[in-house]
Amino acid sequence: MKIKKYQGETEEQVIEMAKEELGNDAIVLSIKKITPTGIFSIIKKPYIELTASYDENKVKIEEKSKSFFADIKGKVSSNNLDDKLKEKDNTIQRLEKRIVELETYLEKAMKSLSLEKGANTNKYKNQLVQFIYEMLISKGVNQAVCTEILAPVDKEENQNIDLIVKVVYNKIIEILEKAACKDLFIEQDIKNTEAKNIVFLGTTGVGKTTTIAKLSSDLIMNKNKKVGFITSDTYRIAAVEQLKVYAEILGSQVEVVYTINDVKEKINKLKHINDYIFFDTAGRSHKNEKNMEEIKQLLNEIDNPEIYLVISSTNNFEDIENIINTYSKFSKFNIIFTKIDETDTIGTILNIAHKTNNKIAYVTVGQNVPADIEKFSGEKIAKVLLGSMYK
Ligand SMILES: Nc1nc2c(ncn2[C@@H]2O[C@H](COP(=O)(O)OP(=O)(O)OP(=O)(O)O)[C@@H](O)[C@H]2O)c(=O)[nH]1
Ligand SMILES: [Mg+2]
Repeated sequence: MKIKKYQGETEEQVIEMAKEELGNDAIVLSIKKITPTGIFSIIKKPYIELTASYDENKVKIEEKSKSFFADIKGKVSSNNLDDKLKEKDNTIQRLEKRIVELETYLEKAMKSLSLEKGANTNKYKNQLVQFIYEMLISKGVNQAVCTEILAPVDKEENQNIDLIVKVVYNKIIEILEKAACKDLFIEQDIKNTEAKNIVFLGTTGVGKTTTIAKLSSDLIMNKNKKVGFITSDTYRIAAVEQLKVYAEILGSQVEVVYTINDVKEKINKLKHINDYIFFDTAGRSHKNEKNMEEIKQLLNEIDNPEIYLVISSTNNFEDIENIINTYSKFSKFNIIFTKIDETDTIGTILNIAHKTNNKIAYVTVGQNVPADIEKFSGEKIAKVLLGSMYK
């Protein structure tokens, strides 16, 4: 007995093929649908495979019918199908080879493109200027600000290195110092008859309360001033306690306002016995209009406040710009940038200094109370932007 397989498009077709070639005595062992897998599934359709066994002595096919089948073999015979499959296999191999060739070609093209791109993104011919440009960008300075800073050194190729660094440094200092706050109540050693009102605003968790503790500690411990606290942060659990802990350490009084009607009364309690009243407010989203309305109402109750908008320097430029724009709609304020120690993109401060009309008063550089706060210094920020550590 021998085994033979036939492949075709339908069951009828393969049975017919087997019958024609092997005669009626052949035994059909199986008929199954074969579905090609993997890459073959793309070019090969499912087909029917018939497996038959036959006695070769009994297979007697007349010449006539043989020639008839030879005639249609070209279309449906298994041999022909095999040939076609082989042909398709060859096609696949050719295609695969072509794909590999194309991949290699593409890889080369991409490499040369990125080399060209690299050459194109070199904004500056002078390598040092280009290096400074890339450093400023990596530290978050906006393109437009970089371009302005580097404009004076953009001209000639062979400038003296010292001169380039000096010009760039001075340009950065110029932008920063223009934004530096020079005349703060807190800094003036004037005896007032009534306490000066200092209000701290800002989004949630930026460091308002910690900054209040730092600044008031300095006034109380180093400048012999008296500071009272008023907090309107009754939203967050333990917010009042957080301020009370600091107040207790500093020997200060804390008043809590629960409604807007309390504010004047609480101020009156503190204003004659302190040099300053520090107002701690709840962290509020600048996107929430109701929150902003509440802050507006609070500010309306406070006489001649010096307002500080506390902003985390870890926020991105666009967010900070939005926060500043929102608060600018209803009040004037100075800025305190917190968490300088946590940011890799200190350039954001330069961007803000370049853009805003508000003044920057302080930066905070860590969690330690009272140590980690400093007056805003253009010099320090400029040095960091040019590669130094903040110190
Ligand atoms: N690394 C670092 N952390 C800081 C700095 N300033 C404040 N923090 C931390 O930031 C966290 C939040 O500080 P808070 O002072 O409670 O912030 P807040 O703005 O009063 O928060 P809410 O009242 O909840 O809106 C605390 O863990 C502080 O220690 C800073 O300069 N650097
Ligand atoms: Mg707070």
